[in-house]
Amino acid sequence: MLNIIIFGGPGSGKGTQSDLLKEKYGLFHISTGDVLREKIRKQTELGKKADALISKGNLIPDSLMLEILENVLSHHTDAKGFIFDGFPRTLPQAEALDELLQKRNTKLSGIVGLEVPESILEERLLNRGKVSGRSDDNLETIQKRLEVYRKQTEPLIGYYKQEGKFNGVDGVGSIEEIFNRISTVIDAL
Ligand code: B4P
Repeated sequence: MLNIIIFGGPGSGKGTQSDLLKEKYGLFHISTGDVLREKIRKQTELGKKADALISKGNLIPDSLMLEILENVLSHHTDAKGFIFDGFPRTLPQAEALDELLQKRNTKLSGIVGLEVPESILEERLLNRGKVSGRSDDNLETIQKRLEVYRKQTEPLIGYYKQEGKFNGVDGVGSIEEIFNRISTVIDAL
């Protein structure tokens, strides 16, 4: 079973590359951002709570995020493997993911970390904001998201390096070039 994490800062291209990878490798794509945005669209209780946090650039609490992830996984027991996009974002989420996969008698195959300078991340998200209508794609929230990434998510690189599972990939270039770089990493796993 191939289980991959696509890791990187906000706007690093996780969603963009996951869409291509799920086709190539026949994996089930879990984007926690997409799951949350769907709940916001439906205005569920959880969606309203998530909306308030996301529009300010904050993360959703780990316990809530884990409940959501477990639910998604339990509906896809027949998947050939998973692409985790935007998850984990904190150390407790990373530890919980290890346990969840262990319970399913499987494990992470590898982490692909998209490396993109902050100035480019900011530029991409501001551009997306012109058309996305996303409440978190404005300058103030983007800067907060970058700060949250630096403090809460980036330390996971050390966690996965220690496990020998982290593979950094240059995330600057055309979408196709980056896709080819990622594919080379995955093919070698
Ligand atoms: P996400 O949906 O994960 O959003 P993201 O980090 O902005 O997106 P991504 O990196 O996928 O960028 P994309 O490919 O779209 O999270 C949103 C929010 O949800 C978080 O801030 C948080 O509040 C909450 N959340 C999600 N998961 C959570 C968790 N596990 N725990 C707690 N909270 C959680 O690319 C961005 C833009 O760049 C696009 O416009 C794209 O077209 C462009 N682009 C992509 N590749 C490019 C390239 N090579 N060159 C030029 N432009 C490119």
